Amino acid sequence: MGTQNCILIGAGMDCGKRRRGCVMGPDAYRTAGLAETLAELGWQSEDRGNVPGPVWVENAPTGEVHALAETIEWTRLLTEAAEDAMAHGFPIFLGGDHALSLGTVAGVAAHAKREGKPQFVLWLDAHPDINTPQTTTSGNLHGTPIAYVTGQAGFEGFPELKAPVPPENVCFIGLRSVDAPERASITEAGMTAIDMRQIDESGIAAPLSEFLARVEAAGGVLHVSLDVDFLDPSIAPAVGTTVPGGATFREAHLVMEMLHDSGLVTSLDMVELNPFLDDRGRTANLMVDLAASLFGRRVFDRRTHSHS
Ligand code: 4U7
Ligand code: MN
Ligand code: MN
Ligand code: MN
Repeated sequence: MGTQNCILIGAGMDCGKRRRGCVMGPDAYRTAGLAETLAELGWQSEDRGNVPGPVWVENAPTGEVHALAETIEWTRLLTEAAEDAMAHGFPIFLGGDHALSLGTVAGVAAHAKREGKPQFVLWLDAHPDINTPQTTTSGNLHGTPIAYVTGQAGFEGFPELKAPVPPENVCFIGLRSVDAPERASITEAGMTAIDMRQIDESGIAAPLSEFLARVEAAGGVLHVSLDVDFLDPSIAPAVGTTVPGGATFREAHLVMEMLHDSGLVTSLDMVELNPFLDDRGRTANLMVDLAASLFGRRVFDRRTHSHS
């Protein structure tokens, strides 16, 4: 994390699913004091405001792909915003639902390609979001970004990818809700998928260390996409797609602390926060605290760690 300069980009995308509210996410993070928290940790931030994507779309009938044209437009805008921001600092994309990653990951990967560095993606989520517009049964495109950014077919009409992310460069952590076609494509592509059972058995640190070692060995850069539903709903209720049995408070902070120590992370999505469903701001505050761990908040310094 070289530059110590963060670029906050509001992406209040709300059309990646039917239930409304993620449009308020960027302002909830601002209200929870994200910029002030980063400043305490020695990071300057430049708030670029909110990307002016399409704001409201009438719900499509259940099962039909929802808001395709709007999602394509958001993807175009966010790819550009992400690619530009990478040239100026460490972008934090304030969601907005997870469909925003169609654009943010495409944009950061395009930048990495220009720099000649392999792009890696860490997907912290209950879901792998690897449906395509053909395989989705919900029609909700927030369940599709990994398929798009890894170059799978079925995204006609979307911007052509400048730099598809190799599937083997993606690591999922926290999985506990995977659709059948998603399981098939993860297995077929040989992607690293750490489900909750593996976390129960081995702890969360071991598989994360292994992945970070791989990023480092490749001389890669790492994009982190943090979906609120990675967290257990008991600590993070403000999300439309809660799944029981998620990451605990300490598991989530440990991931962020290890990511900080690795020095490999160059961009971050904070997605799926629906402030309309929150309980006196606790989920927004937790997400900001997790970002603080990623940007260096700690109890004590570590003298020895594996990825310094
Ligand atoms: B999120 C789902 F069917 N797989 O495609 C789908 F279970 O960004 C859920 O991770 C997608 O919250 C969840 O609609 C998308 C469903
Ligand atoms: Mn510029
Ligand atoms: Mn997601
Ligand atoms: Mn999810």
